[in-house]
Amino acid sequence: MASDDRPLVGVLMGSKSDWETMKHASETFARFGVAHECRVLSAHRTPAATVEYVRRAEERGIEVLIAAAGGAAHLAGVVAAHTVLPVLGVPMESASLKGLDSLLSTVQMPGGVPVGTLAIGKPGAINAALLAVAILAGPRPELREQLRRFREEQAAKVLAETLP
Ligand code: RP5
Repeated sequence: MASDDRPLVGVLMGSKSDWETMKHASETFARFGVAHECRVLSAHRTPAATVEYVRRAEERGIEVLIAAAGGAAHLAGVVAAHTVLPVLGVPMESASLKGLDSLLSTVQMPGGVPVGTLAIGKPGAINAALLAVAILAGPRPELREQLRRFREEQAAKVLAETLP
Protein backbone atom coordinates (compact mmCIF):
# COMPACT_ATOMS: atom_id res chain seq x y z
CA MET A 1 0.00 0.00 0.00
CA ALA A 2 1.60 3.28 -1.01
CA SER A 3 0.81 6.36 1.03
CA ASP A 4 -0.32 8.25 -2.11
CA ASP A 5 -3.21 5.77 -2.55
CA ARG A 6 -6.78 6.65 -1.59
CA PRO A 7 -6.70 7.27 2.17
CA LEU A 8 -7.93 4.45 4.40
CA VAL A 9 -7.58 6.46 7.60
CA GLY A 10 -8.57 10.02 8.42
CA VAL A 11 -6.49 11.57 11.18
CA LEU A 12 -8.33 14.58 12.56
CA MET A 13 -7.01 17.02 15.13
CA GLY A 14 -8.68 19.97 16.79
CA SER A 15 -5.81 22.38 16.23
CA LYS A 16 -2.56 22.70 14.31
CA SER A 17 -0.97 22.78 17.77
CA ASP A 18 -1.82 19.05 18.02
CA TRP A 19 0.39 18.18 15.04
CA GLU A 20 3.63 17.93 17.05
CA THR A 21 1.98 14.97 18.79
CA MET A 22 -0.10 13.60 15.93
CA LYS A 23 2.79 13.53 13.47
CA HIS A 24 3.79 10.36 15.32
CA ALA A 25 0.56 8.70 14.14
CA SER A 26 1.31 9.82 10.59
CA GLU A 27 4.89 8.51 10.83
CA THR A 28 3.61 5.17 12.10
CA PHE A 29 1.22 4.88 9.16
CA ALA A 30 4.06 5.78 6.80
CA ARG A 31 6.17 2.98 8.27
CA PHE A 32 3.38 0.51 7.41
CA GLY A 33 2.68 2.12 4.05
CA VAL A 34 -0.90 2.86 5.06
CA ALA A 35 -2.55 5.60 2.99
CA HIS A 36 -3.96 8.26 5.30
CA GLU A 37 -4.80 11.93 5.42
CA CYS A 38 -4.35 14.41 8.26
CA ARG A 39 -6.76 17.32 8.73
CA VAL A 40 -7.27 20.09 11.27
CA LEU A 41 -10.99 20.06 12.09
CA SER A 42 -12.47 21.24 15.35
CA ALA A 43 -15.72 20.20 17.03
CA HIS A 44 -16.30 23.76 18.26
CA ARG A 45 -14.33 26.03 15.90
CA THR A 46 -15.40 24.35 12.65
CA PRO A 47 -18.43 22.23 13.63
CA ALA A 48 -20.14 22.19 10.22
CA ALA A 49 -16.94 21.33 8.29
CA THR A 50 -16.16 18.58 10.80
CA VAL A 51 -19.56 16.94 10.37
CA GLU A 52 -19.37 17.33 6.58
CA TYR A 53 -15.97 15.59 6.51
CA VAL A 54 -17.14 12.73 8.72
CA ARG A 55 -20.39 12.21 6.82
CA ARG A 56 -18.46 11.83 3.54
CA ALA A 57 -15.64 9.69 4.98
CA GLU A 58 -17.23 6.28 4.42
CA GLU A 59 -18.16 6.91 0.77
CA ARG A 60 -14.60 8.16 0.18
CA GLY A 61 -13.22 4.79 1.28
CA ILE A 62 -12.04 5.80 4.75
CA GLU A 63 -12.21 2.78 7.10
CA VAL A 64 -10.97 4.20 10.40
CA LEU A 65 -11.05 7.69 11.90
CA ILE A 66 -8.65 9.02 14.50
CA ALA A 67 -9.65 12.14 16.43
CA ALA A 68 -7.18 14.01 18.60
CA ALA A 69 -8.14 16.92 20.81
CA GLY A 70 -7.19 18.61 24.04
CA GLY A 71 -8.97 20.33 26.92
CA ALA A 72 -12.75 19.89 26.71
CA ALA A 73 -11.99 17.32 24.07
CA HIS A 74 -15.30 16.54 22.40
CA LEU A 75 -13.95 16.00 18.86
CA ALA A 76 -13.82 12.19 19.00
CA GLY A 77 -17.34 11.98 20.44
CA VAL A 78 -18.77 14.33 17.83
CA VAL A 79 -17.01 12.39 15.07
CA ALA A 80 -18.36 9.09 16.44
CA ALA A 81 -21.86 10.56 16.57
CA HIS A 82 -21.85 11.02 12.79
CA THR A 83 -20.43 7.72 11.56
CA VAL A 84 -20.43 3.99 12.25
CA LEU A 85 -16.77 3.74 11.24
CA PRO A 86 -14.46 2.88 14.15
CA VAL A 87 -13.30 6.07 15.89
CA LEU A 88 -10.08 6.14 17.92
CA GLY A 89 -9.59 9.07 20.28
CA VAL A 90 -6.23 10.51 21.28
CA PRO A 91 -6.28 12.89 24.27
CA MET A 92 -3.77 15.72 23.86
CA GLU A 93 -1.60 16.77 26.76
CA SER A 94 -2.99 20.11 27.89
CA ALA A 95 -1.10 22.92 29.59
CA SER A 96 -3.32 23.28 32.63
CA LEU A 97 -4.28 19.70 33.52
CA LYS A 98 -1.58 17.70 31.70
CA GLY A 99 -4.18 15.97 29.52
CA LEU A 100 -6.35 14.56 32.29
CA ASP A 101 -9.13 16.86 31.06
CA SER A 102 -8.64 15.60 27.49
CA LEU A 103 -8.50 11.98 28.63
CA LEU A 104 -11.69 12.09 30.64
CA SER A 105 -13.68 14.00 28.05
CA THR A 106 -12.56 11.60 25.30
CA VAL A 107 -12.87 8.32 27.19
CA GLN A 108 -16.10 8.84 29.12
CA MET A 109 -18.55 8.27 26.28
CA PRO A 110 -22.00 7.21 27.45
CA GLY A 111 -23.01 3.72 26.27
CA GLY A 112 -24.18 3.53 22.66
CA VAL A 113 -21.61 5.58 20.72
CA PRO A 114 -18.11 4.23 21.30
CA VAL A 115 -14.75 5.98 21.05
CA GLY A 116 -11.74 3.72 21.46
CA THR A 117 -9.53 5.95 23.59
CA LEU A 118 -5.75 5.66 23.66
CA ALA A 119 -3.15 7.09 26.04
CA ILE A 120 -2.48 10.82 26.46
CA GLY A 121 -0.03 12.33 23.97
CA LYS A 122 2.67 10.66 21.86
CA PRO A 123 2.13 7.06 23.04
CA GLY A 124 -1.56 7.47 22.26
CA ALA A 125 -0.82 8.85 18.80
CA ILE A 126 1.48 5.90 18.00
CA ASN A 127 -0.92 3.33 19.44
CA ALA A 128 -3.93 4.82 17.66
CA ALA A 129 -2.10 4.26 14.38
CA LEU A 130 -1.05 0.74 15.38
CA LEU A 131 -4.61 -0.11 16.41
CA ALA A 132 -5.92 1.31 13.14
CA VAL A 133 -3.40 -0.88 11.30
CA ALA A 134 -4.67 -3.90 13.28
CA ILE A 135 -8.27 -3.03 12.29
CA LEU A 136 -7.29 -2.63 8.63
CA ALA A 137 -5.31 -5.88 8.82
CA GLY A 138 -8.53 -7.94 9.18
CA PRO A 139 -9.00 -8.53 5.45
CA ARG A 140 -5.36 -7.65 4.57
CA PRO A 141 -2.97 -10.52 5.48
CA GLU A 142 0.10 -8.60 4.27
CA LEU A 143 -0.61 -5.88 6.83
CA ARG A 144 -1.04 -8.48 9.58
CA GLU A 145 2.35 -9.91 8.62
CA GLN A 146 3.89 -6.44 8.84
CA LEU A 147 2.41 -6.03 12.32
CA ARG A 148 3.94 -9.36 13.38
CA ARG A 149 7.34 -8.27 12.06
CA PHE A 150 7.02 -4.92 13.87
CA ARG A 151 6.41 -6.72 17.19
CA GLU A 152 9.34 -9.07 16.56
CA GLU A 153 11.67 -6.15 15.80
CA GLN A 154 10.48 -4.35 18.91
CA ALA A 155 11.12 -7.43 21.05
CA ALA A 156 14.57 -7.95 19.51
CA LYS A 157 15.47 -4.33 20.31
CA VAL A 158 14.43 -4.73 23.95
CA LEU A 159 16.31 -8.01 24.33
CA ALA A 160 19.46 -6.43 22.87
CA GLU A 161 19.44 -3.60 25.46
CA THR A 162 22.50 -3.39 27.69
CA LEU A 163 22.76 -1.48 30.95
CA PRO A 164 25.82 0.43 32.20
C1 RP5 B 1 -8.37 21.77 21.22
O1 RP5 B 1 -7.87 22.80 21.99
C2 RP5 B 1 -7.26 21.35 20.32
O2 RP5 B 1 -7.40 19.99 20.02
C3 RP5 B 1 -6.00 21.62 21.10
O3 RP5 B 1 -5.48 20.48 21.73
C4 RP5 B 1 -6.48 22.61 22.18
C5 RP5 B 1 -5.77 23.93 22.10
O4 RP5 B 1 -5.93 24.46 20.79
P1 RP5 B 1 -5.17 25.79 20.36
O5 RP5 B 1 -5.71 26.87 21.24
O6 RP5 B 1 -3.71 25.53 20.56
O7 RP5 B 1 -5.53 25.99 18.91
O8 RP5 B 1 -9.47 22.19 20.48
